[in-house]
Amino acid sequence: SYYALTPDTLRDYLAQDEALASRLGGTADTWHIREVSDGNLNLVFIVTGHLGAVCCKQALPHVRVAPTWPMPLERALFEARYMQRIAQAKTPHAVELYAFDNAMYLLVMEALLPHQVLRSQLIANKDIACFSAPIARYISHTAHASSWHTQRFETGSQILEEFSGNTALTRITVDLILSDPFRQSERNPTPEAELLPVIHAMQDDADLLRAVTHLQTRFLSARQALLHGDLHTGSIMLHDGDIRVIDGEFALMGPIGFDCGLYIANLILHACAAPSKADFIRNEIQIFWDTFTEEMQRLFDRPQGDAAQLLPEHEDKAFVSAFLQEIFQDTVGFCGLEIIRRTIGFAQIADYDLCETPEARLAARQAALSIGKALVLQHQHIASIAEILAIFSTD
Ligand code: SR1
Ligand code: MG
Repeated sequence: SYYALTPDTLRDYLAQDEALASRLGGTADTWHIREVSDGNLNLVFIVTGHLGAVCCKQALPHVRVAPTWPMPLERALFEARYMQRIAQAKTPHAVELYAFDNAMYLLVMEALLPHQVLRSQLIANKDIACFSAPIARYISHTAHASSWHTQRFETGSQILEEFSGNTALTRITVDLILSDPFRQSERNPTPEAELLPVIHAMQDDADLLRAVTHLQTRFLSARQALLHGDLHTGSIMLHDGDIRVIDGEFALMGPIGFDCGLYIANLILHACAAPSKADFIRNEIQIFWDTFTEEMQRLFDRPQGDAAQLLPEHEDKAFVSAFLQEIFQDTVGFCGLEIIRRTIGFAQIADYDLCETPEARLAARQAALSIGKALVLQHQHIASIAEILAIFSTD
């Protein structure tokens, strides 16, 4: 009974659902419905009534921005499951799910009004700051709520099972982030001619390919906690200090550093495209990592799951430090991979449109590739966030 919604058919759909209709208030003909689809994959509508508003997100049977690329509708189920799991973590940065229709592959959730996407706000140079501490808390709290170190292994196994079927979107990540930039692929857009030697050199660099292979293995086998799985600046909305994480359809059990790395990467990419904002971005990255470290130390101070519970209390701090070190190395590596794929792969970022001339855009991409490559190559050796900030020097 699936059909792709339009504003008109969505109006009828919502009118037939008593709970949703009463949330909106008034009669269906008074509701204001606008399509706000912005991401690569789905249809999104905002519906506003006299009493309230909802956001309706529906999966399409293909990639929205590439209609010849088929995509299973079942992916919507994993975003619904993610939202339900994250609700248990009681983070103020989640979005409330009101309803999920498994036949229409439709999620109806809290409408974030008048929030705007972080990437758009950065591009518009809005006066925002310190948005990175809440993101660090979001990652640490959701990791804590799903880690093997905080609960009986049966809970972790249950989460693994809930998300192990999210293979279509995991395939996108494996292809677009972890493979395509390092091989010939029809999905890679044609780059500027000047970038071709750099790209070919990367694709022939045995050390780099070894490092990428290590990160692929970490992504697929280090099932540390439930990840958002696509935590870039387009997956975050904010208004007046209220920061929310959206779009958890890529959720899976994986290395915690994957979420951290994607987030930091998109900040670095923004600074590559807007070099005058490099200090501001460095400060956000520092705040992010300091907050993340503090929260992880606080939350994981006494491991209580089946993993690590045998340790004597005086070893707790050493245990958390080793855990954080592992997360940090993954963070560095995945950060590098995200920077590279957003620069030469499918799904590039609007931040590069800030470059006013082709020369500036080329310079921004060259800077990004050089940072991304250094981070991937060195991800097991870089020891501190200060070293990342030093590598990421666009001056
Ligand atoms: C085909 S989907 C391309 C990208 O968009 C999503 O937001 C993810 O980042 C994915 O890699
Ligand atoms: Mg998305």
